[in-house]
Amino acid sequence: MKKAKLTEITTLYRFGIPFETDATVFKKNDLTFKKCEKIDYFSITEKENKIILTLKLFKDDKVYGLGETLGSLNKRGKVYKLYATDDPIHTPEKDALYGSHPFVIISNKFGFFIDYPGEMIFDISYTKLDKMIITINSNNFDIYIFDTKKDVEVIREYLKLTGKPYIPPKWAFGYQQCRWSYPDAETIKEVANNFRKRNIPCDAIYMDIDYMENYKVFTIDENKFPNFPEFVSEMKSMGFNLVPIVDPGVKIEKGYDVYEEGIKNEYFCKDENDKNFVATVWPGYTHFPDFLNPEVRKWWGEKYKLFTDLGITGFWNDMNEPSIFFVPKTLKEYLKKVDKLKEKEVGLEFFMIKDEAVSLSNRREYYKSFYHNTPQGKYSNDEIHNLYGYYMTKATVEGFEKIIPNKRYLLLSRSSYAGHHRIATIWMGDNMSWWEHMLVNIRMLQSLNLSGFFYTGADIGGFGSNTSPELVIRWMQLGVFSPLYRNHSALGTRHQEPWAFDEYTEEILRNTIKLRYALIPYLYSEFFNSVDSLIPFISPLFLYFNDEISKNIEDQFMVGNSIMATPVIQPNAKGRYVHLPEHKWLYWKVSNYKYRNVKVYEPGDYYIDADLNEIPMFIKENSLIVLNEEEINYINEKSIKELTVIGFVTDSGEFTYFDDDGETYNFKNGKYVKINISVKKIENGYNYEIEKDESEDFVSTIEIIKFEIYDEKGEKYTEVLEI
Ligand code: MIG
Repeated sequence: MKKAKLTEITTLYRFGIPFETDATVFKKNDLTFKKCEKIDYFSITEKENKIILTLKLFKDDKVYGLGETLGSLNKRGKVYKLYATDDPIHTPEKDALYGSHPFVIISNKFGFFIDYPGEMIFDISYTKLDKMIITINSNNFDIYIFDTKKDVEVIREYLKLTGKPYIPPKWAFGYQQCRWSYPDAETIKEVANNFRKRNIPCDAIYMDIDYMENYKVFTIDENKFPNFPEFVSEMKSMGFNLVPIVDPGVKIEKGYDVYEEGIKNEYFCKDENDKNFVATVWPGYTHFPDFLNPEVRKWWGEKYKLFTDLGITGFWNDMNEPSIFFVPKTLKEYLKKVDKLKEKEVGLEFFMIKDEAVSLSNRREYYKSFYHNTPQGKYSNDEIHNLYGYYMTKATVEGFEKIIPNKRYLLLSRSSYAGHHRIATIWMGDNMSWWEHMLVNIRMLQSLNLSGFFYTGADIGGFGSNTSPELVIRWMQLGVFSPLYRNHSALGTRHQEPWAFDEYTEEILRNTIKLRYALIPYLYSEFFNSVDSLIPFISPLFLYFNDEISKNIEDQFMVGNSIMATPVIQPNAKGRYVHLPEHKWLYWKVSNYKYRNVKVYEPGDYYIDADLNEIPMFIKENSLIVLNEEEINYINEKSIKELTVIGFVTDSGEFTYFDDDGETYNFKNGKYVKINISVKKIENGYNYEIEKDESEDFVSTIEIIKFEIYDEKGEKYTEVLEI
């Protein structure tokens, strides 16, 4: 093996000749490598073409990272398999999900990133309490060691290496409604009308697979969506963005243009016999585009024009692990077995065969049996399995660069690899309407943020199984602090739109969503600040506070620099326990953002009240948040004239408000406004300062800033300044 020193803190160790993934932003060819025998921290063993890296863990070591994985935030005590898998049942024993983010922080010691796109297994204090055992299914890979004890520095270094987090359009910070499916234009219109009629803000409605003609990608079913362009513009005029789903499998059907083009140009993945590989997904028999081939990406990316020409800028790329229901041969074999059962009376045989049907999906052997034609040569899917979702998304983004240059887009993908956060994002896949999955949501939100996915979220209310009014309420309250605020549910399950329950639930959900909209100036500004400073937007407490308890808190998190979210995630609860680290906190129990139900807390541990209609949140001592108190139906409905600054200031607090056009990259050329707001405690009150930094090309619409500052006793001071 060889090593190259990248920076003061980063060393790259290279084993064999790795497949060059797209994870990092620099050219590795320019590096000078030196031979080496050992790597820092790990011991190395080789077994049957696999490399095993072992790290000793001490009793108090905390291990964070691995992005989209189940288990706790501190990853000790479980085995994680990084091998993209479409598994819709996220129970605790599961080891693999959709993404692969092999970035790990050994808190207060060092961090590392293994750039390897095939199967990797992380056994972290599972087999042995004091060991992390990493099995890499190859002897060709890169490992980067970040040698700094500061966790924040480890993250920053990882993000410098893999790139700045992607920034969606501003409307993507609004509330979004999804369902598998709203099957036709009429249903979507009805949903849209309900939001406006009921005075519930909303920015986006999703289109799941039923909009397509027989699930054929890049088609629209004319019967369900007659005059699609007119429908899209009607939605737009009401302030709704439509977000269609895109699946990779191309239906095998003579005369279908996407299929014909793919066949003609050899754009599909091949099987062992160099024939187009056949897998079954929604449309029936399909071929998979070979996104590892740049020419295929070019072809695919421009197909989104069907939608972008109509002004659509939001998409979700699904099923791109890629998910495989079965391949024709295995189904045939299975059906033969079923047929045999007809011959005699069966008991046990039935039991075995019913489970076998499920096991027809996503078999490892399928991934070993098809191939990619990459610029680096031919690889089986299995060898570079974790890259398919990323490259499908790269195809989309490369298309956007041509067809909607300088337009920001909302792009969710289900599968992803390290570095994906730079070009788009992911949602967390198929969770369930279970209370337990709210905790999973919170942990993953933090863990994904550590890996650069600052804008992400889970299916709010739960995707599979039936939800309840209370669960939706508590989950929607958590969602106020989730960058992606999308309610989604599966076919056949109970509806979970805000009005799907009863009037009281609807009223609570209306106020909940309105709080989100009031917080948009804060969230949007802090999102940009996070991307600039490379500090997670949603952050575990351990990045901010050093006390021992904070390091183990998994169900509270920082949202930007000033807010700590402490969602209620238990049924029938009238509150929850919270840990308030280091300094004083201002508790705001929000039932309606117009009322400030606030109270000062000393640092410590408490049980705080939060009834079903109350959202608990804390403002950090000596910090400020900004609100837009004017009611809006959607983000770009009106420009903001008045900002409200709420602060908890015992000495001084500052905030940088940021705004831009919300839909282009012009902010990179200085077209934005920043308002630096600072509040300082003086004798008998406060000193307020505002400093505006705006470009001629983007002028702020804010005319008035209202201050509402609380002191250490919770006493309120107000001031209004014109700007
Ligand atoms: O196998 O398109 O994760 O969000 O609603 C199901 C239907 C396929 C899985 C996605 C989910 C979506 C669903 N899809």
